[in-house]
Amino acid sequence: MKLTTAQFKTDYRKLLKTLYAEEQDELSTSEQFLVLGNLVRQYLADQWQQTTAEYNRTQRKQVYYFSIEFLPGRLLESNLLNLGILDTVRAGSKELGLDFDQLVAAEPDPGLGNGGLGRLASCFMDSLASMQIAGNGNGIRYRYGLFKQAFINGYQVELPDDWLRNGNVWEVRKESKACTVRFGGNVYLRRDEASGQLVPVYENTQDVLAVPYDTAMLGYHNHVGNTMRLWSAELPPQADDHYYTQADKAAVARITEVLYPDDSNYDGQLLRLHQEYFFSSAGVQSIIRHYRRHQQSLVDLGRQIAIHINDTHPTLVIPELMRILLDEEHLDWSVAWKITTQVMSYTNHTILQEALEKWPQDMLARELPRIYQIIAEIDRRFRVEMTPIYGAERVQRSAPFGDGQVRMAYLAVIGSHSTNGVAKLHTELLQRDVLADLYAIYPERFNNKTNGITLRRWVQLANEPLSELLDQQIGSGWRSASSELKTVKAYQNDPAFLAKLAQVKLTNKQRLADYVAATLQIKIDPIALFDVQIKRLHAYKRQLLHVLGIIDLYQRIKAAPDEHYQARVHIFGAKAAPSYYYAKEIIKLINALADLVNHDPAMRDRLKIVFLPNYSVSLAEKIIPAADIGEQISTASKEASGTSNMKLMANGALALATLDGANIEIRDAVGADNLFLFGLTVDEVYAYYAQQNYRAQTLYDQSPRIRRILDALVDGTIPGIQTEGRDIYDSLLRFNDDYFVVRDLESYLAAQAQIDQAYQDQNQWQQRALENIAFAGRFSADKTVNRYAEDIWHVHHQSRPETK
Ligand code: NBG
Repeated sequence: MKLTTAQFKTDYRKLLKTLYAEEQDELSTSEQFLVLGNLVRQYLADQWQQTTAEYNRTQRKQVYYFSIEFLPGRLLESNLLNLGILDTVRAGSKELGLDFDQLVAAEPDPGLGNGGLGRLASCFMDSLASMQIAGNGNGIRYRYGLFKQAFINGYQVELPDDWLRNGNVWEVRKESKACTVRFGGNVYLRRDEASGQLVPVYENTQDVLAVPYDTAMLGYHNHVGNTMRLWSAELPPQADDHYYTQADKAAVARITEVLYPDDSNYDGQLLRLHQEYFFSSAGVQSIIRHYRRHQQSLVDLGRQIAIHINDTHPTLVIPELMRILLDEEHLDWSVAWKITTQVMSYTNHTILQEALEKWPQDMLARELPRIYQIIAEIDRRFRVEMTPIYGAERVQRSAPFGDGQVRMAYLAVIGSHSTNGVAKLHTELLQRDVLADLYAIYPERFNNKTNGITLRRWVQLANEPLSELLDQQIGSGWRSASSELKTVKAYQNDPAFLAKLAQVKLTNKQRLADYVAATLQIKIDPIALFDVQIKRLHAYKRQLLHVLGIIDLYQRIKAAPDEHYQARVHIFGAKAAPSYYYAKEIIKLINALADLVNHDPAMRDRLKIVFLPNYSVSLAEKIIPAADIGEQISTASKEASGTSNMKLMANGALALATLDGANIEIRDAVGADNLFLFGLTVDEVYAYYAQQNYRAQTLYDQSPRIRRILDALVDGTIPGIQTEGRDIYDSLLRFNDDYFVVRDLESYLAAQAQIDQAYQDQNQWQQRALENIAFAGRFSADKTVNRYAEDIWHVHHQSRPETK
């Protein structure tokens, strides 16, 4: 859009008066943010309204991305960037005497997701709009986001994230578009006398009103405003014959009160099931209602809409759509089923068994009786159709019902036309292992869609120094067509350019160092190597391996303090699920080790540990541009894809990585010389499983170095971890190290030694960083969503240079 600074200043002053009727300096920073946010809302209104109108007018096929998590990050800057008025507003704010950066920081960062899954959903929202795809988000408006993490005495404590306290400038409540979602009660089918059709009769249900809140998702410089719709649970309007109590109100509000703070550990609770059905049902109802307003026949539904199931949490959209088509639209089962499978597609995001959702059949039957009946019929028909072809055993292994449970991933595959994994290796493992039986039955449904990230947020906004350098060197075309990043390779042997690249990194490291000094009172030197691991705390991600590596370095410096060591700062960001005891013990270990190391004068600033609390999208934006090394060290096979690996790469960090998830594709893109690989391969891990011949204790007995490192957990070297140190030590030796930490330790240490060595040659290091940046376009979410659009959703999109 077009905007001058003068116009902006006038608009701002006027809105300030309308909203607060006060002088500017009477307002707090957060109030100033609200004025600016509301103004930007006004600026984007045209674009948003016109897109919606255009979609209604042209009846383009719509994609609905159902996800129980979204992590949009702060929207002020990204909306300004996408509108093309970031510089103008920044300059105008300065002239108004506002501290723009402070206003940006005053915006709450919505924690409506746990980690990669939710952030991926938001990167996709950004890319859908930027690629001019008619894509809508559908999720839950949690009253409280993921907990705020603080450390007390080194332990994680979880504080409520009251992100809506000052309201949310970006959302619009649309009460007129509310839907009713039914839970519990009894249901039976009765023949309607007039029409002769079977209709379900519900008794004693608990009805919940789902109220949508819409947020605009803007495209980059293209006048598109898509919608993310988040549902909030409320009591239905008071009926004459029924009064609600305060307790009723609280019970209903609970459904959308908190995000489940579990990353990939599945926690089978009733509330979670209610959440899942709540947003699935509300979403599908509103889609069909909207569709019905514009279309006569439902037979074309599959050509007009696509519903995407992001991990299994929204799988109940399948029986819910069937319910509407059967009970309300009175279609035959086979017609309804054909439409449903045409409409639905599913992405799997994990192979961890404990994260594959299963609901007890009796629980589902009680809580959602009609939905249960429909799933039972899906199960029955699947068995009838497949048993003659595939045999009873395979069908028993892969049907929706099994062991008294509803297996949601299986239901998702059976009720959709496409199932994808999120990296090549992950898709292979789905086919070979986790979903092998269903792959045998429906091979044509399986495909891979490697994850991607939006470079708009992760480079343009997060790393302005780098963005400006790229503009100077290769022009600004990369901002809309990420494949142009490749052209920067031409400067690989240009020492002046490499020096500038090094300077950019140093600037970012200084900025992070200032932040660390201000928030944690820890002094770190930007000249040191910044080694970063940021992700959920989980045993399979192996923060422990990283910690053991630090213990090794600490011990080496202690033993030979006068040797030369590459100065290092190890930076962590990680939340643990509140009930994940082991993960919380690792947090305590890291903090205790940080305490020891950071205060030991013998380290002489050659080793520092910084564990930044409350890892979030906005914190990631500060850390990633400052990283020299990004650790992606999961046990091979366990990390479905990873996306911080892509963000770090795009910011010129080199990966220290196992051959897992998308790391493999990053290696293929940049070449093995431009990252540091170590550790077991998937085949080696699977061979250990098959032969059951892994013994961590043997490795401990054989290697003095491993012994010295592990002993530090229990011999008092690290004060304050009596219980934690022992538990962790036991998990490795007594319980035989589920994630092969000990097995990969020496290989990890060797890779770290290579890194120290490589870092000495700064010219070559920058060449490698450059290579990473140059190939980051391959992991642009714009490309990823284009592949979804073409192969899975079959929707039209505006072809931009990006797609080529
Ligand atoms: C996560 C995987 C990551 C992956 C993201 C996004 C879940 C269930 N899965 O490896 O662990 O990058 O999904 O696909 O959160």
